[in-house]
Amino acid sequence: MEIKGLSQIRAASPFELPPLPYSKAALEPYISEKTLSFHYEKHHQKYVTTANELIKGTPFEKMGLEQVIKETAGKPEFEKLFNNAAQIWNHWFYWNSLDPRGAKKPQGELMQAINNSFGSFHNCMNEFTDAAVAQFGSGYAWLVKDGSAIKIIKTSNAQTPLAKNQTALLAIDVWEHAYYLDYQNRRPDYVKAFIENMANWEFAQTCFEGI
Ligand code: MN3
Repeated sequence: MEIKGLSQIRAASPFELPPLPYSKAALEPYISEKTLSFHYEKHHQKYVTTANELIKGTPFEKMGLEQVIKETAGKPEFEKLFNNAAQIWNHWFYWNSLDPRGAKKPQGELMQAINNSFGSFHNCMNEFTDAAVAQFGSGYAWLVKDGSAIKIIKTSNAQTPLAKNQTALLAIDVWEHAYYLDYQNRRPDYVKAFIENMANWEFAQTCFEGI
């Protein structure tokens, strides 16, 4: 499948806000147009604007986004740039992890790899739910490929599997800005809607094969 925004994510700086893969009302009733508008136009845009300000006149200006993230990860002196650059990438990845046509199921080799690592798709989704609900404060839960294994990880704030040499397959943003207008404090309901109604397994399959 074609991945929306990949060319913006792979382009040299200045960074651009990658396009949403669907309209801002496309995920209703699970994510409202209001939530998606704020999340994309305000939050995601702000990370792009701030990252571009921070790289101006630095050696990072010559690098693509993914390289900037890898070069700044774990370095306290570049923490602000890392946070903003990683959030550009994380949000692009999250938008693509959502499918307005509704969640289906993984197929073929990805399903086989999930079964090998978790015993069943059901176990995998239970572990994903636990990670997303348990992440304390802001962050994400991810399905990743790590070597030949499929794993569930949770990350704080802007942390990203991209900086850990893991291949991201699916992400849920559990910062409150992602769900508070629609679910208030009911994060488990948002996570349930993600798994049952929105998870984009076609995108996960494409990432599994390599992009
Ligand atoms: Mn967010």
